[in-house]
Amino acid sequence: MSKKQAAKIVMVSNRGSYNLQATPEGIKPVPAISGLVSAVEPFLRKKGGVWVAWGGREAPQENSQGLRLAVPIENAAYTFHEVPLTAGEIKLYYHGFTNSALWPLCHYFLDRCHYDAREWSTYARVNAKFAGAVFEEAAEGDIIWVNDYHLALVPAHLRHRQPQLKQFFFWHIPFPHHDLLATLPWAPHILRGLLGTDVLGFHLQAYVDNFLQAAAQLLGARVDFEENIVYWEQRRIHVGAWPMGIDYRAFQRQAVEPSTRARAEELREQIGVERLALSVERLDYTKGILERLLAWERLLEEAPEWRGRAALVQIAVPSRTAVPAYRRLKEEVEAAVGRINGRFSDGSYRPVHYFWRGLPRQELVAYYLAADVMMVTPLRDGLNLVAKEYVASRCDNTGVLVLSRFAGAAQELKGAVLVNPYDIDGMAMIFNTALGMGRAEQEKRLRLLQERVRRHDVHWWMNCFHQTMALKKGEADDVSGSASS
Ligand code: GDG
Repeated sequence: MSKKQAAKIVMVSNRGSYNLQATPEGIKPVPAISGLVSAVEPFLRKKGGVWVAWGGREAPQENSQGLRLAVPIENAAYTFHEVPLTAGEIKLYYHGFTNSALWPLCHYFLDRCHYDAREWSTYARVNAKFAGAVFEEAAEGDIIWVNDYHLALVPAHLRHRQPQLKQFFFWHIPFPHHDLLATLPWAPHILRGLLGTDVLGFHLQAYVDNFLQAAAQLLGARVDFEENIVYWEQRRIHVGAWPMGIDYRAFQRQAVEPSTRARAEELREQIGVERLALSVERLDYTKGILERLLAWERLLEEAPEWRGRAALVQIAVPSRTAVPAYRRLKEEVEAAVGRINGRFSDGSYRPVHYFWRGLPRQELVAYYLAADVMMVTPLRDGLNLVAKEYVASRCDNTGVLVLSRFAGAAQELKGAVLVNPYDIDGMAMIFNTALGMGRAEQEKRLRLLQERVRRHDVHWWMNCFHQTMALKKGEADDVSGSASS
């Protein structure tokens, strides 16, 4: 174990701040896009530390050595430590257990869950591998921050081998009710793995409650439901709800840039309709893309006055394309887009503009600016950052956020128009209302939304983490209290 002098943060996540790409000049780290990266990377750039993650490439064999790079290349600030995964591990751990068992289970899609013992054992082995990479980096006093359902067993590994390490774990997706979790043959292992941490964070109190109930019901752990504490192996594990924030000011800055505004104007001209609706997300069955398209089609059937006057831009970012369910969904979504455009296109008018690609950040913000209505209608979502980003980007104080009641963000975002994405007729009616909403009502709602998203931004979120870790240890240390500057 390498000993470092000052306490540092060791971030641990399946995908990290960079993807490693092979080029003729050698391996190149390419910056990755995710809410977690936007939240935490600026802190690592400022304070240093380590990010332990899979770099997204295939390792030739199981014992391949991972790269250890000083990043950013042009101005090294922290270390990226690659956890190499073989093709077999990627298949069984990543496409298999995490995305075909835990992901659908936590999003309440029991009929999509695939439980397989070989996938589970690979998941356990890969988690041990991640823990091994952390051991190589961690020194006494460091804070180890582990992220998400891919790595639920890492905390217990760390606890057993290095009990003095301070640990924080953040679970980014919903945590299901214990009745649902109990269908997973390895649920107790998942819970025991997580309970290796000192502090366990979720986006919502409802997820905290589900976790506490699961620990009590499936493990028989002693739980203080008032204080959100689990007593386990002579330790107190604090559980808390801290909904993630975004870098509000960064989105605002991007939105007021003349080049972003000009691009937004250009997009509106190109699409050429009075009212523009937008949806942006990974192409994932949890995001409710198909249901939304059906509701859009219903709107055009039932409210023909919108034909020729309103269009939906659907940006579907490619995701988990090796998982069959995701490939099938792509076909279904594209068939629906084709059918709706076939039915309602007229001259240069197209009711749905569909893109299967990710966009650069500035282009994304230009779309946020161009959109009169933002439709975020997942069937279930841990939180949803896109909804917050839209709100932050609306610098002219107009715009309507249509938000699924099953997105975690619906708990916070008073001012959004809530929908039930399973109710196609109801959703079509709400689209109609949103498209026709007057300016005064839009401004009133957006003010409420902006106030919330601005106050509970990413700096607030990072501070929650620092304060909780400091409280837990009864003292502030080197890395605490500095993220909000
Ligand atoms: C998981 C949970 C939870 C998307 N398309 C583009 C793009 N993005 C960026 C967005 C946003 C992030 O990706 C997506 O975050 P979400 O929260 O909306 O959704 P998930 O990817 O499912 O995230 C979710 C989150 O973790 C955080 O804990 O909220 O519930 O499922 O930041 O901006 N960025 C760019 N181009 C795109 O086309 N540049």
